[in-house]
Amino acid sequence: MVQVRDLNQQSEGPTNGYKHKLFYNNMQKSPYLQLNTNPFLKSHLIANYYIESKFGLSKAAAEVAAESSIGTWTKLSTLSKKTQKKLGPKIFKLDYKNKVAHIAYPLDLFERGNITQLLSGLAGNVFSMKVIKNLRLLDIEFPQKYLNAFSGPAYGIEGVRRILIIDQRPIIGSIIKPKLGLTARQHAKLAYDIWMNGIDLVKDDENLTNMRFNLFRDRVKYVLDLKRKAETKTGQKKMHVFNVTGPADVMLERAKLVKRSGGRVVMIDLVACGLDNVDFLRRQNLGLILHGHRAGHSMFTKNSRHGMTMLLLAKLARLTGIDQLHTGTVVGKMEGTEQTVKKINQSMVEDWFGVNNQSDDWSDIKPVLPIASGGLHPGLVPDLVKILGHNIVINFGGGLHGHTDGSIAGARACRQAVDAVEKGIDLKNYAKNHPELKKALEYWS
Ligand code: CAP
Ligand code: MG
Repeated sequence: MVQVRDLNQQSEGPTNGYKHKLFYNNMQKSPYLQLNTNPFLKSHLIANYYIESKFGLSKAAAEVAAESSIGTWTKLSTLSKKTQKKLGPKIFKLDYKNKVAHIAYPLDLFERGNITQLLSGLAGNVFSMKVIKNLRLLDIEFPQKYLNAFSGPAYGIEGVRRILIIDQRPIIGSIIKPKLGLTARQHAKLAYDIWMNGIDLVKDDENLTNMRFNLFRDRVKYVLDLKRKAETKTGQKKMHVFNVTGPADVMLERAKLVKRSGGRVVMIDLVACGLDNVDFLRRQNLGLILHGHRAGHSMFTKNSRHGMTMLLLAKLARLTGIDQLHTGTVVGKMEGTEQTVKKINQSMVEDWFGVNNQSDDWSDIKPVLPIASGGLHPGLVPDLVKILGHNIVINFGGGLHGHTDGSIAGARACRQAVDAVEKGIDLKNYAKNHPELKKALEYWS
């Protein structure tokens, strides 16, 4: 008989037979358990963790609080009572029903402007501890002094819309497909063709950088030449998003090349590159729009009981300076429920967060433009806009270049779908006089 493994057991404690005991085996012994105390908002960062452990929420939270800050698995002769009092975290609320611990960490535990150090503590060793079965960092609330160390987006929603001169309607984007395989000239020609047929923004895909068959330098030159031509011919502003993902020095060099050549937008794969590299690029103040691609985020956001939320990743991307960010579609090919995506998009424009019934003031940090991307085609536009609203980029890849009559027809069909929705006309009706849309609806019905 085939043995069926219980997947739930996989992350339960030690898998190698070596168990580890709780350090704070009696809740009274943890100096960090300070229930019902004031969350000290101005002087503390507050993290909310979902915790599963066979030892129960309070004991497990004590271990998480210690390991993520100043503690370890045993008593330390080097840790004075004074330091413990000054820098020790405080578990001020335990929500047993939802298995959530609310922990306040003194601001001095964190280096201002160092997002990597923040993650090394709050999203670090704690995820490996044998005494924890599942752990999810749900959200972090930041005091003003911590927020002030970051610049946030240089442009944000308003800036992007101002450059494109598009006030209200969704911005229509397209990812050049195939992801890899076209030459720089083919890529540029395709961008031109779809700009000429209703598309506002064209972008590199996440794994397209400097390829032997499509050199970054060539792509920048050919694309921007044709962008200028498309702008002159259409009288409209167009954007191209160049993917500069790579080592920091290379990324910077490529971003500078885009800037020198007259480009306005660069993309960074922020999970692969790390948020610190986003911050690094932002601090260069190159006057470029930063487009955040989140490829790989599901490694730690997908399991609702473990990892970190996309909401928090999106907030950190906003803090470090991303202007426009992939946040999900609900209706397309990627995971993301309506509730989750809406909450993320809301957090991208929010000025005030009330994570722990306190308010986190983000009013100096510009709002981020959400990008809906992944598995979209013209037929999905009405539902997409109904769910997520008009203040988004709608990105079509396969749903444009997969049109049976080619990319030009695909671009027209995508534009027609957005136009119909903006005019409040049913797609099927609109398709009667718009053959490209009609074909798209038939093909992807
Ligand atoms: C979409 C896409 C985007 C994903 C990213 C892709 O192509 O180019 O990278 O949308 O996902 O490679 O899959 P299609 P998300 O339009 O052909 O699906 O926006 O959810 O981060
Ligand atoms: Mg892609």
